[in-house]
Amino acid sequence: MAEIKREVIEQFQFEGTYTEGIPYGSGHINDTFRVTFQEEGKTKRYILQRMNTQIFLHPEELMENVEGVTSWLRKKIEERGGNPDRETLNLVPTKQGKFFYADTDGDYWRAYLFIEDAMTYDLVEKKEDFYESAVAFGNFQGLLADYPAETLHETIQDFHNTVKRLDTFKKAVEADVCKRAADVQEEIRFVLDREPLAHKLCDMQAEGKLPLRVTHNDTKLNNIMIDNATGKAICVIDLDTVMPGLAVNDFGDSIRFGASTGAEDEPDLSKVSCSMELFELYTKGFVEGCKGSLTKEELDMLPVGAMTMTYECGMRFLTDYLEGDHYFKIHREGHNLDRCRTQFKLVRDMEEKWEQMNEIVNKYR
Ligand code: NDG
Repeated sequence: MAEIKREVIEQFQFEGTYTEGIPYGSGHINDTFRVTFQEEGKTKRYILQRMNTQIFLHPEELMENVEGVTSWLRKKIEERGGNPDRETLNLVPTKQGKFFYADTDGDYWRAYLFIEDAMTYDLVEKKEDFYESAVAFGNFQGLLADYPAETLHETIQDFHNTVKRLDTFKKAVEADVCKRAADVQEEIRFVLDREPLAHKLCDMQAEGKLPLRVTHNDTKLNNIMIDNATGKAICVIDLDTVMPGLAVNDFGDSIRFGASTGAEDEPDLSKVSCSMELFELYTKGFVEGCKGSLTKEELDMLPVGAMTMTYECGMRFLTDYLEGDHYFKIHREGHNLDRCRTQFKLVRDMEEKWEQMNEIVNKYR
């Protein structure tokens, strides 16, 4: 984790005197801090982030996306009488009026208003929260339905191109730079046995059977802020991967993360399964939130989206494990392998519950 630099603090239009900066949240990609300022007895807080430029190779383009999407959302939220300071992320500009600052070491920083009296959750604590998050992600798609998607940059090329991910995985197995492949034969086999799944949605997209939409691409429960007082989902966060994509993948990633009965890195796999109750809640909320905008094919493919995203994510964790854990931040030995195993346990569980998943979708379409 990087340190906050004085130089950085001084660049942004923060109000008051800097008093504290602490690491914040549970993200795997950027370094996130909550910074506090005091002015005439009043406390103001902000989120300050050092962007991961190993992963996001074009931070200027990424910030153009974020600026474009957040100002669009602000306008839409104002129009419907909402509170744009709480219902979308708001960038804090630098004193030069830019939306990021490149420091003297070449690190890129950005800042947001801190949303007070709201939290994110890594695990579903109250079932309503999960339903709320579904409505929020559905809504997010709705608000951005007429956004000029072609103006968005692809912040990570082929982010949910599962076929390319599989390719990268195979290369990692072959190279085996850390000599770890021998110990994870079962997991490797699991991926290879399900090769057709990697192709399903990519093929449909190539054949024009699934439309390209503005998607969030990281629709985990913990990318939604829930208001402490009302329990309502107020704001979608982490807009780094907003780009054109498939709606079913946004749906799928939420199920992968939020409908699991265990944490993403739970070492005890007996605690991990895909809850049909949560799957149903999310399906209901998402379909409602999208307000009739999903096509027949998209509705048909919702369960496939769930299974594909879970499979892909497990494969990405395993790839990173094989390559020496350079992508996802790890906090213990074998962390990425634990994460991979939870994902594969979920895929297996979905395979068993396949019929039920399809029945649930049919109920809400
Ligand atoms: C990160 C990943 C996301 C993945 C998640 C797993 C990026 C930019 O970790 O894709 O599903 O917890 O790679 N984000 O948020």
